[in-house]
Amino acid sequence: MSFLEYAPAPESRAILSLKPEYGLFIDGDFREGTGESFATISPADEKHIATIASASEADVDAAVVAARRAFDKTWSKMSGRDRGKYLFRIARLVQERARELAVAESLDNGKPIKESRDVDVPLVAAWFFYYAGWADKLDYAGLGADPKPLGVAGQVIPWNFPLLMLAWKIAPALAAGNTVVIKPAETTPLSALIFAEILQQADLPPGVVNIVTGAGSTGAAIVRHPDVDKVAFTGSTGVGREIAKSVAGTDKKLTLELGGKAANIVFEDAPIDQAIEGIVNGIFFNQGHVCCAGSRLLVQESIHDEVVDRLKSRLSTLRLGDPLDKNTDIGAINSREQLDRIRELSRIGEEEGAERWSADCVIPDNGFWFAPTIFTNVQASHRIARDEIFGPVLSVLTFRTPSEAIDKANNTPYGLSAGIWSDKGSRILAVADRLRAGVVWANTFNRFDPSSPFGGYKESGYGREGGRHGLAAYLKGARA
Ligand code: TAP
Repeated sequence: MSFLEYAPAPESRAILSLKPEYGLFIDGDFREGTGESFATISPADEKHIATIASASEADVDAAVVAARRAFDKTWSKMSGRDRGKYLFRIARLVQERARELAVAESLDNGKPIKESRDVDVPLVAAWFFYYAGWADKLDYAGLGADPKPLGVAGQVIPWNFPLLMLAWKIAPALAAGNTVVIKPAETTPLSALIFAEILQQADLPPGVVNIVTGAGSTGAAIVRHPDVDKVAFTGSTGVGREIAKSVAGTDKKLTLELGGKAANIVFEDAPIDQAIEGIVNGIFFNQGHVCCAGSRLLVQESIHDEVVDRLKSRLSTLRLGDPLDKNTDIGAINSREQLDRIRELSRIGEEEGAERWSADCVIPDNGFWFAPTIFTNVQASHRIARDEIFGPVLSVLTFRTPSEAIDKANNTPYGLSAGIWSDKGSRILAVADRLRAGVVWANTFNRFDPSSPFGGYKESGYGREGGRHGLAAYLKGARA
């Protein structure tokens, strides 16, 4: 099957040449999987992209054996300076192949190409550059004298930022001297497999990174493998709980990056044009498939009507459609399963009495699509105010006083992120101080930087990724 069928944008066509089938990347080479292979499809039109190998328990074992050997014989013996050189090389190769990676990501995930091109892929390179810089400076990270790697890291990642989540996991692990077995999500394996080619181009020693594709059972096999020293998981809170149980009673280290239901709090003195853009970016970026999405808008009562009217006008200008078209603002929902979940929660929202408004978009005939949607008259007890929808759906609640805003913002089992919009610095600092959220943005939203630690409170998980703190998760006895 040719890629040409999928790429309407002429410049995209020449960039990506896909193989019809992809194997598992173990010990530096691609090999067949012994599990039943599966298809990865484009969520924009449901067309087959490629056939992907599935890793059985035996394949996972082979990957862990390769990672252990590479750890013992090569990677843990190498100087930090040399490890850093590999990471710099990987970062540069990501930049060189940036357009190809962006097209693959948008094709497989459904996200708009302008996001994969301008956000995902540049951040992937930035993450490798950043941790490359740390590799020979671990002694100065303030994480203890003579820090030592843990060994083999088993990593399981979700589908919403396939390549970026891979970078968040692999870059600090390698910088700290660990080797890796990683599983991408079943619906988005493509960019990870192109990344495996980049590792070959970079001459990374065999076994240092092993990429095993497959379903949840492949992830579970990694997590319970007795020779894995560290488990790093990003995904849903439900699966995170299962993983925590599976790891309990072993001496594996665990970090969990789980779900969220962030409050984006807009005070009446906020710079309103900027806030409207921030609210839109907060929830409609990446179709709302963002763990830290500003999915609950808490708006001060006095400006509620103005904000909602302006949001509706702004959303009416967004273009929904082909992810590979650079004018697209809203791409496809990643899978039918996710679309069903978004539809179901939206139906429940209406049933519970919230008022639904959806942008009047033309929805393509094939593929998985959901128009940007706002719910007003939302009560804190509604499911759409409590459950993570993970889609382009904003629930609007109101507040009168800062204390009420803080109480409502914290009234969630999650605690990953929050946003505050106000003209007063003192108010921003006072409110931020009382929010139980790992990241609090002020007069902006969804900003990421490799030097900035990211992670949650409560059911959003534990441990931090990014920055100096992200290294601690991969070093013996280190506390950030
Ligand atoms: P999950 O269904 O939890 O899947 C995440 C990964 O775990 C996938 O690779 C999945 O494989 C695998 N998996 C499934 N069952 C498993 C098991 N029993 N043992 C080990 N691995 C298993 O999440 P998702 O739907 O892909 O992602 C959405 C969730 O991720 C949202 O809740 C979102 O908030 C969260 N998320 C959090 C963050 C941070 S940084 N906190 C960032 C991004 C996303 P399959 O793909 O084959 O099912």
